[in-house]
Amino acid sequence: MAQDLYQHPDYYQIDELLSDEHKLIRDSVRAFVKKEISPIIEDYAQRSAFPNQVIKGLGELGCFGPFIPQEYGGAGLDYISYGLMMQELERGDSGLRSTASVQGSLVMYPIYKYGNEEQRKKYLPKLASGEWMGCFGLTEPNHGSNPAGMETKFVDQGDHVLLNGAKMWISNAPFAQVAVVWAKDEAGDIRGLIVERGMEGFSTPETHGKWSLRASATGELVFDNVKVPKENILPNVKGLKGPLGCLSSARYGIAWGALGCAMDCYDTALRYSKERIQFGKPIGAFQLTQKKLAEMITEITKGQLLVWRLGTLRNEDRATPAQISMAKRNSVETALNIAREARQMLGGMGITGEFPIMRHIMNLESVVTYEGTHDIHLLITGMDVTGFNAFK
Ligand code: TGC
Ligand code: FAD
Repeated sequence: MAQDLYQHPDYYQIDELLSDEHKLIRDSVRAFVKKEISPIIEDYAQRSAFPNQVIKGLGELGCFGPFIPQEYGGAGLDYISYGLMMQELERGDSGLRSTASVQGSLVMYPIYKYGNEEQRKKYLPKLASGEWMGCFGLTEPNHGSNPAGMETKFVDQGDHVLLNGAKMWISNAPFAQVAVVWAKDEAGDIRGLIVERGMEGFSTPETHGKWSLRASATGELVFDNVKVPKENILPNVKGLKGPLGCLSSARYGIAWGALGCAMDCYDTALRYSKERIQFGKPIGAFQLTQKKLAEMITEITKGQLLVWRLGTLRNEDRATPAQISMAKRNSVETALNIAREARQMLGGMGITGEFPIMRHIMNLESVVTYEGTHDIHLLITGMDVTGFNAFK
């Protein structure tokens, strides 16, 4: 990729809504992305490889579970800080944000929220530092949008349970040491289990051939009579609200993250439009180009205000799952539209790895699907405003 010249768009002085600590955190992650991610990410994406070497730095910056209290190794930060971190990481690459949001929201969050003290102490500090990486198994071959129908199940065997089933499309699965897995007990209740690499009968085959999120590792989780000790069951939650609560945290992060992609594409297209000369003048001087850029910055600004407000509500524990769905859906749609327009503005150069736009577009095709598809989030909003449930 060409040199990272990113300049953050802030058309409405939204920086004034942030504390000095927020800005410091944001600027540290931004500097890390410029120094450690931008120079290598295109190569890793082209080779479809995960850059393992960035894990330590992400842990040191507090990007893994920043909202987890310090006594468990987290950074003890608020949700605006978490959002800003995800924004900056996804500005670099959605796959990196994925890795961080799975680790923080989908692995550390359930252990903190639904686990007991022993589980918190055993797992959280190692996950916060990146010494251990985790993954989250909810989706199955026959149950994606409708996880309530999951078939993975376990039976009681005295001091342990026997787990059988399979999960697919699992981010970080190929290298994760621990998996938070959602499965049904004999009564048909959904429970969370912590499954560790090395348990007999547990395997994590990698998913190959993705055109999207190529710098993020994806795989399956296969459970063939896996003996899971009973102390690995998360004691404090039962039912689908367990995994859906984790998704609320992760979707919140994506709402900020996808805007990072949008900002990177806008910034790239703006710079290019000032430099690229056609018909004797910069393409930015043409009205059609200006229309595109004006609409991009308008949508980015609306999105920034929306996620900032959502963050303040989440800090007060008042953000509803439906509000989070709206923000996730809006940010990803904004990012996809901007990325597609920006790519066209770069002409032929837009399809190359010299610029980040094509990689962002391809990544966003996963982001618009995972953590609830675009239409599922629309139906959640529809249900919230009408009171009618279109899923049942
Ligand atoms: P429903 O009956 O509506 O709800 C069951 C229970 O859950 C509660 N609930 C929530 N709680 C917390 N947060 C949320 N977002 C919640 N949504 C619902 C609800 O109140 C109820 O509680 P209770 O006490 O009454 O039991 O459930 P449903 O079966 O009708 O499903 C509703 C639907 C379709 C919205 C839900 O299944 C859904 O969101 N489906 C989408 C599935 C999904 O998002 N999968 C994501 C997999 S993980 C992933 O993609 C990670 S990508 C990671 C990366 O790389 O970044
Ligand atoms: P389906 O549910 O089969 O949906 C297919 C289509 O039908 C979609 O367009 C959907 O919107 C539509 N549809 C479904 N139901 C309805 C309805 N009621 N009304 C209208 N339309 C509907 N999962 C995990 O558990 N952990 C992970 O770490 C993880 N990481 C992922 C990483 C990647 C790269 C990808 C691509 C996926 C990942 N997922 C993960 C899975 C992801 O959450 C699912 O792909 C997603 O929830 C959709 O499920 P599905 O693919 O089975 O699609």
